[in-house]
Amino acid sequence: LSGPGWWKSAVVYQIYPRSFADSDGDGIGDLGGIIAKLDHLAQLGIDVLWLSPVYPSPQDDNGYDISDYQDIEPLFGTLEQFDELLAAAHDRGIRLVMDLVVNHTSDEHPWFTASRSNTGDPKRDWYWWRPAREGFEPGTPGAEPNNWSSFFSGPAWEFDEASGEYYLHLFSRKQPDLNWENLQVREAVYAMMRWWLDRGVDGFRMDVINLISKDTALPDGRPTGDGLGDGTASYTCGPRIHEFLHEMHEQVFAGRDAVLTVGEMPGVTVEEAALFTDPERAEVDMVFQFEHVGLDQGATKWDVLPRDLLALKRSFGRWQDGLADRGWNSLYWNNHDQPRAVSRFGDDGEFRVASAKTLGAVLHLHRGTPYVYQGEELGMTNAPFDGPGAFLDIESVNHYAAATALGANGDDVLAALRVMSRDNARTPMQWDDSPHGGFTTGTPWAPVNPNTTEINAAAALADPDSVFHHYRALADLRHSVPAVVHGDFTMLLPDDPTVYAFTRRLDDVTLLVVGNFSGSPATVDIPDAADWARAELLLGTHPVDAGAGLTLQPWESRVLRR
Ligand code: TEU
Repeated sequence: LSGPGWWKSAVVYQIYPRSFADSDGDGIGDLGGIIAKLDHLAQLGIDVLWLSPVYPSPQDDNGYDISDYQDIEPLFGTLEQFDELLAAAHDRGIRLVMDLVVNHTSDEHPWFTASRSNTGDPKRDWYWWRPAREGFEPGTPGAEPNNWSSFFSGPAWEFDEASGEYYLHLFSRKQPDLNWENLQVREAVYAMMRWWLDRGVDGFRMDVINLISKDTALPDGRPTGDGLGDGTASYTCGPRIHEFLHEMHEQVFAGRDAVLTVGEMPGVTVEEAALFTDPERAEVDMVFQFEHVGLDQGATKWDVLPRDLLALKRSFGRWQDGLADRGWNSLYWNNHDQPRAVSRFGDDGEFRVASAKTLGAVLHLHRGTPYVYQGEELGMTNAPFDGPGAFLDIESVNHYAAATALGANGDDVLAALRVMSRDNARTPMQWDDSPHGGFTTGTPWAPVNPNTTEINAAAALADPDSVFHHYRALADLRHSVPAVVHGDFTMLLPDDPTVYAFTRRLDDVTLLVVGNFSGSPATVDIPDAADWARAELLLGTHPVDAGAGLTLQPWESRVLRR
């Protein structure tokens, strides 16, 4: 793949290094493990590898708290091994994209230790320092500069005894937010990005990049009933966000071809995304939006709602329409922050294989670049967590403590964690049916899902009807059928609560994609169903009886061409 917009024809695979493959037996995935498994990715037919952070980090948020942007965390390996991985990926025609986490650093980053050292330090203004709220004793409850809550429970401000001031952290207290108003911060970030591009990496996935511009007045947010407030209106796609991203584009990417930039943007709207991804504006190539992964969440992500296919189709349809003429969608069901796709959107019981294939086919045939999260290609499922102690992720641990401290019933909180916790995505990759799934020869940092006995890469490779081979066929379709990449998108049957159906048209070719999102047979009730029943089947999940019209078996999907 090459030339402008090469990434429109690409399939991206996300690796969460800690949980992918361990090569030195310490129970933690590492770069050596990734190198050893590159052929798995090559067989899958993916074009780009996105690595979650592998930089030095205290691991408070599993590497999303970075203490050195230009080295490799020893747990994962060395810079030399990184260069080896980069070369090995490139040898296979696979590009490598790094995770850029620059909304915040670790509190152990030298920039922050300098900033914190004293109020007169030249780096003091590299972060958000503020005195206690007027009329409050510094360090006492309620004295925080505003009422914002952190994404990881509790206030978004941490008191610093030495200076009597507070620093802002939208995430954990060990992830202080960088002050992007400060040109020195921006220039240091751009220099670091150029350093990685000069090293040969092929782009960046930009962590919460739409949160870097804050309303500098830092006003209180809407009270959320727990003594804190929702500050998102003051920092989601903030006042200078387009200016900063355009400046980054000019300072880092201009003049370099074949670089992929994808911005992770919690809370971004279609209208905003059309601006961010409009090539004329030179900001980012595409964004991760969060609408479809918010449909089964109420006031908070722990307020779990039933699955609603109509809402899902409305959401995807809106994003397809909104970015049809300019800009570009990224397409995903899951990542290291989301529960497993087949458990959340499919059926991880009786119809696990069929539903995993159908989720893949429906997603990958939309207009946009599809992202496969490690294990999704195997139909890996959410994991069993026997109690609150089984959760390791800071978001889950903090939520259980905060919710039960506020009086929530422990079993209710546990039930929500089992459905929504990020820990579901972070159980080790299942390579074979041995006790630790072939992930490590040591003791895994997190338990391997016991169903590795049936669900694993070795079994998948050997089974031509596996989810793996379906995902491989989807990559082949993207690489061989132009309508998959360039075709327009028309949603069909918007009011059908069971069947997902849409067309893609390019010149005189029309593709029809149909999927039965239920455990019962379903009929695709479109006018020319009989013609489509006899059309060329590009990819299906079941044997097709053309004479039976467009009647789909439970969780059956078809990609048809006329
Ligand atoms: O995630 C940002 C983000 O939006 C998530 O924290 C999301 O709000 C939450 O996980 C949903 O429950 C990015 C990274 O992907 C995540 O792993 C990091 O924890 C976070 O930023 C801070 O770097």
